[in-house]
Amino acid sequence: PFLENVVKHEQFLSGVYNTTFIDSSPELFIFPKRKDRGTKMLSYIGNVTVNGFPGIGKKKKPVFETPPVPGIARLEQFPSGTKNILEERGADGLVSWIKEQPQVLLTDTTFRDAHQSLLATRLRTIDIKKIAEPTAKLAPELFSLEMWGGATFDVAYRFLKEDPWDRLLTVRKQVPNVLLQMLLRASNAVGYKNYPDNVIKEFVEKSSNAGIDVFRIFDSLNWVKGMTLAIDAVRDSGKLAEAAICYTGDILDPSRRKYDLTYYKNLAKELQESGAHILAIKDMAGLLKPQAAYDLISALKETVEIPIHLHTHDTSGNGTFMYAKAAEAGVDIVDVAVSSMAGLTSQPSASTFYYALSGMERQPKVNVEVLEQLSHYWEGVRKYYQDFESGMIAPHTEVYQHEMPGGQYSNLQQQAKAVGLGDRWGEVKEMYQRVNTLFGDIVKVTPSSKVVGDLALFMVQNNLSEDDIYERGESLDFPDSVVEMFEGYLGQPHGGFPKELQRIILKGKEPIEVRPGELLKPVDFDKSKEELFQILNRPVTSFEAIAHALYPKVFLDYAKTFEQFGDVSVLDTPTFLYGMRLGEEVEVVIERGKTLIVKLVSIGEPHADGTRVVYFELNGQPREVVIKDES
Ligand code: 3PY
Ligand code: ZN
Repeated sequence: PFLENVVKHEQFLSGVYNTTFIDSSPELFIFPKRKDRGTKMLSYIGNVTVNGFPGIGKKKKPVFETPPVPGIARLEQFPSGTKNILEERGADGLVSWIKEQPQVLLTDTTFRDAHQSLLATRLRTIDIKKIAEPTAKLAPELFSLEMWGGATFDVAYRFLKEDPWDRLLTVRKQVPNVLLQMLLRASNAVGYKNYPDNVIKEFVEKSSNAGIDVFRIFDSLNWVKGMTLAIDAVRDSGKLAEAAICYTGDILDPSRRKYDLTYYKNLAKELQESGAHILAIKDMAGLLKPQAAYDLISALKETVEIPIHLHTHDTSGNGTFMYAKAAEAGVDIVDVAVSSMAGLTSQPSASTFYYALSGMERQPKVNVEVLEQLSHYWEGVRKYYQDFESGMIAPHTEVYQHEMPGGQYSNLQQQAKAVGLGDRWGEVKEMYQRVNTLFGDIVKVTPSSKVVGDLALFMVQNNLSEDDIYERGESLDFPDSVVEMFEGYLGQPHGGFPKELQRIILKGKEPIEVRPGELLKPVDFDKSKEELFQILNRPVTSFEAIAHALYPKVFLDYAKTFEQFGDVSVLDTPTFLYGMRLGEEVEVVIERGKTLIVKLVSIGEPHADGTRVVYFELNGQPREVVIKDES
């Protein structure tokens, strides 16, 4: 049907077409209705009901209350916000505006880091979609909504079987007035390794076109050389380049001099000179203590002119106090989350911070009642994802020892479970700290933190100590990520790699010291679109070609699942994660104005070949699907 659409399209008939013709003509993708959408959906539901969801397993679907969405008058206009300022005054105008604000500005991370850090990144677009417009209309004073990037990109394809670009386009439509922010891992884009330069440029350009306004760019080893290409690409797109320094160590500890105040001041200057509009301090593990924040922000305020945006995780429980000290020292913007999605490994709570600054000049200007309403919604949504909670229920000051990023905690725990180390989590955490020491105390943030986590899992699984690594390292098959980092493919750490360890891990291979992007062959996107056309039997968009360049296997698996089950992003989250109860009826809006009513009638006994027939009613008509019982 696509080719039929193409040859009938007036632009095609007039001879004006090229590859952008496909991207810019969404009507080409409107096909005559496929008859089997209903069956595909039933296959998905039947499969989850019989076999369970990865990471949850087979579990009876709990009964959930519908999360309350705060009321907004549908036709009411969007109040003007920071996005309007960017549009009217450009990036530099927005920077001047930030500097004029007496109060601390807030970025709300609920749509991204909060769930990455609490719920293993599993939050689905459907649950964001319901609250995006109310958030934009009720909380237009927010500086930005962090809603994309980090781990959300690959998790969307990998586990949620949905398209992250759709999430961005959807939220952009519903939030026309507030800046949308993403986390970009510099040369690692939204992946775990360095990509060719043209992939980074293409990714930034397309993300910017799709709606991102503020790109927080960091390098996992604080290697500025690895960041400048991304900073330039963002500047070229007319959007805001927020360059981040990842905070590690403890500037208050005289015995840890590797990352001292001078280290941070020098980095800040370098990033300002590299073209950053905003400087971010990315305290990804929540190691920045209150007095350290005061000292650091005061020193940086004297060092650079650009605004400072502070990010932390509240793992230790000191987040709000730390922000208050940073506010005293003049920080411009801080990252917070709606309270029911805040605290612990997530960001400090927006409303807690608001109240903490009562009576102070720099108290944020937000409607705290609105924050409470939004929090009620998220309280309900969070319950859907209870099986992905880390189990941390109280402040965890151990983080000052293991230094694990908040965004990694629940994810590494899932990884540990997946390799059978679920009950040795305590050992994994301790080993994480030991691996950091083994590596010479490095910055730990994605992907360097994943390398530390991978080796920690490897060592616990194989009962290895540091001595074993040095003594038997030549015969050990180290995880690929460890080898690649020591080869220099994530860039260079401050102070270099420990030489002897590097020699053992590389087993004779020569490490590189140049920027990895200089050595990587550019991706030929036209060619890869051709190849994808052959594999998928349909044309792909530029968005999909980028996804494939970043994650070839993950993307193709997603495309295969899409072929098999259709668009499962339209299912409500309880049904998506748990399937259905016998006798239950759910409504699925598959497109505007088209709703399927699905009832699960019964599940047949297993046949000799391991299949079961699952009996449904679809819009009142009996339907059955055959499901392979994996148990
Ligand atoms: C990410 O890169 O996903 C992070 O959140 C790092 O803190
Ligand atoms: Zn974070």
